[in-house]
Amino acid sequence: MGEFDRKKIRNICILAHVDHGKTTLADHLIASYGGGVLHPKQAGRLRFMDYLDEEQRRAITMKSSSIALQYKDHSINLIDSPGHMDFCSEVSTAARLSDGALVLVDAVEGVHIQTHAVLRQAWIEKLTPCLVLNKIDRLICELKLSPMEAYNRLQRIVHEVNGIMSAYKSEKYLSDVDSILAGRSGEVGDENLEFIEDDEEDTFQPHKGNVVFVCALDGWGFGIGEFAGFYALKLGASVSALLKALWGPRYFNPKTKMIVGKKGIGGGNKARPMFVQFVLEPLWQVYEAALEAYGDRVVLEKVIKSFNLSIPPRDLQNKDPKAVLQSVMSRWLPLADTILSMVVKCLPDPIVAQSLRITRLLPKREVINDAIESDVLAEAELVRKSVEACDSSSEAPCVAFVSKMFAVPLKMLPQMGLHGEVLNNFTDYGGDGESDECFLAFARIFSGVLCSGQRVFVLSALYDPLKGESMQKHVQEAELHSLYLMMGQGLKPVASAKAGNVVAIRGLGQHILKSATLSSTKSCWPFSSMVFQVSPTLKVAIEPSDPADMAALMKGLRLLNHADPFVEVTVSSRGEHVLAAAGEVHLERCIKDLKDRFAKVLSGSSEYIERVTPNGRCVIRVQVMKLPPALTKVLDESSVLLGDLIRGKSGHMEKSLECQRTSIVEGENPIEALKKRIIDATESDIMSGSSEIDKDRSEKCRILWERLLKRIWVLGPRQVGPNILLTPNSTGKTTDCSVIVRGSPCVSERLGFVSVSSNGDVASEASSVETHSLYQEAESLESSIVSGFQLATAAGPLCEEPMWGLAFVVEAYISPLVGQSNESETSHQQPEPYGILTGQVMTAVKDACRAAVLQNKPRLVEAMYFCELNTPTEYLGPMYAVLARRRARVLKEEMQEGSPLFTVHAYVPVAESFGFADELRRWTSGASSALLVLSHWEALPEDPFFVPKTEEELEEFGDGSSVLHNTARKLIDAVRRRKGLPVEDKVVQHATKQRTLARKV
Ligand SMILES: Nc1nc2c(ncn2[C@@H]2O[C@H](COP(=O)(O)OP(=O)(O)OP(=O)(O)O)[C@@H](O)[C@H]2O)c(=O)[nH]1
Ligand SMILES: [Mg+2]
Repeated sequence: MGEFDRKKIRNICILAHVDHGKTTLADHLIASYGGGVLHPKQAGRLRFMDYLDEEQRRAITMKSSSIALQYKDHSINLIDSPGHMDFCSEVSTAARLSDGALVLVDAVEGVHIQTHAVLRQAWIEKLTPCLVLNKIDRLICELKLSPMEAYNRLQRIVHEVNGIMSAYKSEKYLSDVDSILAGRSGEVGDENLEFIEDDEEDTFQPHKGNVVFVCALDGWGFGIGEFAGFYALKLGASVSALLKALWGPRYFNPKTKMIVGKKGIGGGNKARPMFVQFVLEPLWQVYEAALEAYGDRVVLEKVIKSFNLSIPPRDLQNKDPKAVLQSVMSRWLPLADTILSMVVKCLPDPIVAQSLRITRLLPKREVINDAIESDVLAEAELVRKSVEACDSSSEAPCVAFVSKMFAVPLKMLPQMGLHGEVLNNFTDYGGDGESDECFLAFARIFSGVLCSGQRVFVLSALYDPLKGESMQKHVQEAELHSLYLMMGQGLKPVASAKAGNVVAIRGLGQHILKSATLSSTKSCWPFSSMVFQVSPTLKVAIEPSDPADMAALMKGLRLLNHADPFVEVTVSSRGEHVLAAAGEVHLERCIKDLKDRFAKVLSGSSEYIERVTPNGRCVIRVQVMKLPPALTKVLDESSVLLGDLIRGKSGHMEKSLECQRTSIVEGENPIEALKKRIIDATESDIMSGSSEIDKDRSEKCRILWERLLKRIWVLGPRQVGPNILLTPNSTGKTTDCSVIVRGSPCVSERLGFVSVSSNGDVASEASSVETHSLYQEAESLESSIVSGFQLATAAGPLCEEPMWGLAFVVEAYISPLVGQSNESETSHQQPEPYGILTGQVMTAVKDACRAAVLQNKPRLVEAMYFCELNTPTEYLGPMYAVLARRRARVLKEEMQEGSPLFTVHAYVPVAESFGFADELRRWTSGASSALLVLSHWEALPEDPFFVPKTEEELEEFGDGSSVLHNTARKLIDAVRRRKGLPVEDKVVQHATKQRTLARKV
């Protein structure tokens, strides 16, 4: 990188309103000049710079990222920025590091709110802007405008953008005049002059070459320069004359071959400006010729010939007219060349840019007492001069600005060093080695040379070199671990980088939170702070699903705060961790990052149901999850053994079991066998999904199951059912003075998943008498929780039938009696506190369990018969008809050899089996017979509460009147009716459809 002359460097960013095509444009620049990282065929579709999963999923850019391009002998650092309002902080960080900006405007949508915002950002940061009018194709294909209408529209947009710029200019002008009138003079004055003298010329003028018209999707674009060059030869005019004439009210008089004004042409309204006649019309012709069915290929040929294009015949033969069009257009008016030649021509190199931007970056400080520390002052002035000149000599002071920190997974870092040596990325000098994320600084070098391994001072925005010792906390010394050239997601290690370049620096993770100035000397002013146009206003409190994960969450929040320039993490007065983001999309991304990358604890299972007992002393939280079907099956099938095991608490049963447990030689130990079956069942659950998930996940699953199996408290309903109550996972220590009811893993002990231990006398840990009694109280509530769980699992929320295959975690927090000192009052309110509380807890647990099930989209589980049918061939039809009416699922059908009989295997729901054999006999004249055996329980996949909600569902089912018969709902209602439970039945479903029932008298 060092060999490039600074004059051959351009640092540019692409700015625009959301979806105006920044990333698509970047794709084409990368495909042409990105050193082969992107195939031209994929340009515009891949969205190379949107490498985060979330960006691809949502199809919007969420962060600014840089890529180094090689255009002819120029080195161009291109920064793509997001357009969404929520991420406008990323625009600020991109703008700070760039010297020029490509401001995109969608030709159809025109100037939008964010266009204003980015223009302002560019203006504040003193960037030189260029205007790119994108999506010209939409004017032709979507709006179907005529070239003249399109011209008017484009002209309006250019005018509007110029209007915005001139407003900023005059705003500045006025404030400068104000400050002069206010009598301020001296050194500030000469800066102002620069602006006061600034002419009122439009910023964007096509003939200056800083406006281009492009279609990023199809990969073409042009400035009027391209056409001026071409027509100069054809019309025999000078390029400069044509440049002036090709935009604005200039007309070509074919008779005199003169360029004339509106008056000179005559011909009334028919006259077209030269831009329309010479630029837009040929374009429109090509589009129409290519896209219209069996369009006129002659026009295409003409263009190909007159512009001397070499297009592979294969491309022209392509059946897809769009592909032909792209092929012709991208060769005729290649997008990347148009854009980058404009960049090189119109945007400043770092030397020019820094001299322009210095007043913004390092504003002159007014030093009141300059007698003191004059040498420091002189040196700081030297540093400023060196930044202004973009001095890249090795003696020059080294100054860089870090505009944001970003996290990359450690495994994404290059494994090879500069000379091919293997880097050990896991010993991170940056100090962030504790996680598998590594922090890089997104920085621009403004003066001197930065080398990896160099030691620099990190200056915070509050640093003042004149204040010496008192400023210690605002300055740190750090070692730069390595420097990288950014290639989108990729990083290319470099040994050193000179002034005027944009790099990523590793090793500053511990020293910089969001942004900072780096300098080789302490006698340097920090760069002025960046301006953010919104503030983080959307705030949410965050907590881990499991209180034990608090430490991990806090660490995650710290990392997130670091990695996102805009997020704010605070602790509220109530001790909640509050995350502030710019908007909803931003917040969602933050939470996702937190979940997947930084904390990994906010699992989706954080949705628990909370109930409080009526007296408010006990808070109950219930979480429910589905057990793997294999495990449920094992629990169901081993109910007898489990029953023996659980009930055999006393007497000889336990002894005999104990004997069995020790006599391993027997091999047929039923408990060991059961234990193995349970473990196998959980394993099969892990294995079933392992084809898609990586080893890491399945390992995690295994560990999770290992832990869960150690926490089985009881089974339910009636002690031996297929549902599990797990003991709470937390340690029992809570922030306030409440105490958690811990329970004990009785079943796990009996199954031998945990050794029988004293389980630590909790009460003895309690420090005071008061808490001691609270612990005792908590212990006494255990049985209420178990009873609540048993009740809940015995009668589920759908139709009061037993639940099937669920695991519950019930956390009950009991808090001390409030106002205990006031004995009389309390006892007055609760004459019998214990008796009532246990009952309250039981009901609350039951309610919470049922509510948790309802919230998690329950499904009905029904028993299935396995059915074997034998039917003569001629009755196959009627037999299938019977099976279909009974919701049967056919498994297999087979001809019995040597007989005219067919054997059919099917599953028939038990609920549908009444009268099944009868009906079968009737329909097949008694020729077929059926054998039914109870096989298994099966969940009905239908949602009993299905109501069309999404757009597609609404389209398919309308308002719900045409939803097909919901079997699950039907069954539930039938059972509820039988049990005398309330049924949500509407007598009139759709009033309009019942009209015919009205009696007309
Ligand atoms: N018709 C047409 N569509 C385009 C053109 N350029 C981009 N698009 C489409 O516009 C949409 C947005 O493009 P992006 O490049 O993701 O826009 P962006 O400006 O990067 O969006 P953000 O980064 O989210 O602000 C995509 O669906 C593109 O295919 C164009 O020239 N013509
Ligand atoms: Mg984008």
